[in-house]
Amino acid sequence: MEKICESIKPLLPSIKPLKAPKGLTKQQMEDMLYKMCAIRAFDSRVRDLWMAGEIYGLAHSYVGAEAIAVGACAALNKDDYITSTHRGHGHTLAKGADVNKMMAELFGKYEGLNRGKGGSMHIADVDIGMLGATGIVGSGMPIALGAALSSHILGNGRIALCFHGDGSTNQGVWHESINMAAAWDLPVIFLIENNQYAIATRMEWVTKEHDLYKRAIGYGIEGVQVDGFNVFDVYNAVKKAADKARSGGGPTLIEARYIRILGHFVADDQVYRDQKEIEDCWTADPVERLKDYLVESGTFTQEKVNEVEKAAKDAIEDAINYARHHCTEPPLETLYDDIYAHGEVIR
Ligand SMILES: Cc1ncc(C[n+]2csc(CCOP(=O)(O)OP(=O)(O)O)c2C)c(N)n1
Ligand SMILES: [Mg+2]
Repeated sequence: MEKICESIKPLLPSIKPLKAPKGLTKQQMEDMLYKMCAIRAFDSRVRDLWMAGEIYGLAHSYVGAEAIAVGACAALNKDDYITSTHRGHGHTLAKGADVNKMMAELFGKYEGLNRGKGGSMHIADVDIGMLGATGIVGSGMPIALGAALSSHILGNGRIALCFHGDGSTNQGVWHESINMAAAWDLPVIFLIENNQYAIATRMEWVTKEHDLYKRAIGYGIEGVQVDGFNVFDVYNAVKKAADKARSGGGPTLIEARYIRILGHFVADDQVYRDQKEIEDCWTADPVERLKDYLVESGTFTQEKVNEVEKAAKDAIEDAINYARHHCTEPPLETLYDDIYAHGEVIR
């Protein structure tokens, strides 16, 4: 906390020191650390691979946002649903996707999670409740709403969480989805990843009320703002909202405040930004904050933290090796496969 630059604090009204929630086991904290380090390593390497032309399509980095996906997914059950965005690698890894299959998907290989046809922005893993990344800003909202409606009708106790950016909050479908979820008390959590930017547009240029969680009032539901650089703060808020949703209490709007540190997409050099602000943002690095807390609180030794980080980095290098050398290009005759959910090939 003390290390965070004063200059960025006005953008982070919710910032607070890390403190492990009561009841969270050491194993759970190790898992959180491992996943945050894995996401950091995954998206750092994806940038290199994209620049080198080994990864196709566009890629948006989740570096700096790791605490949000990991804190949120740790508070969900395995069979709960999530929907993602164009910036979805962190969500998919945090929900528990196989890292080798994910990397293979980004390489466009047949062994990938979606047989190499989805790539970064259309990755999905329905077996773990990850209903899909999407290139259309705001389009995860009605998908999460539909998943929550199905759970409600079936009474299966599953809830849905929709990750989305501040940019999507001015889309019509955002308002329609929250209104319907609220009116019908559906088991869904709407989690805004408010990083203050939509590409090069600052949130305050297009939105009068900067505390986006306050919009919840207009729908008659609860809204909370959390420190998006603080994995435990995100975890606590999502856990509470998940318990409420599961017990019939309806939706919650959570605004996780952070600041985008890297460019909008991997090759964005951010010429439109104050370079000092970018530098200052690194003082709130969520991975370093968690590592420091775990050592300073005596939860783990420095050696243990280093070991977990190394294991996560090694897993990403192994995944690159797998995708690069042990996977195949999709065969041409599979071009029309998997277009329809029932698997029929229509030519
Ligand atoms: C409906 C729609 N409008 C515009 C775009 C172009 N676009 C892609 S990402 C993006 C910004 C999204 O910002 P935000 O939702 O805050 O997410 P972030 O990139 O900050 O994580 C825009 C406008 C799009 N993909 N879809
Ligand atoms: Mg944004």
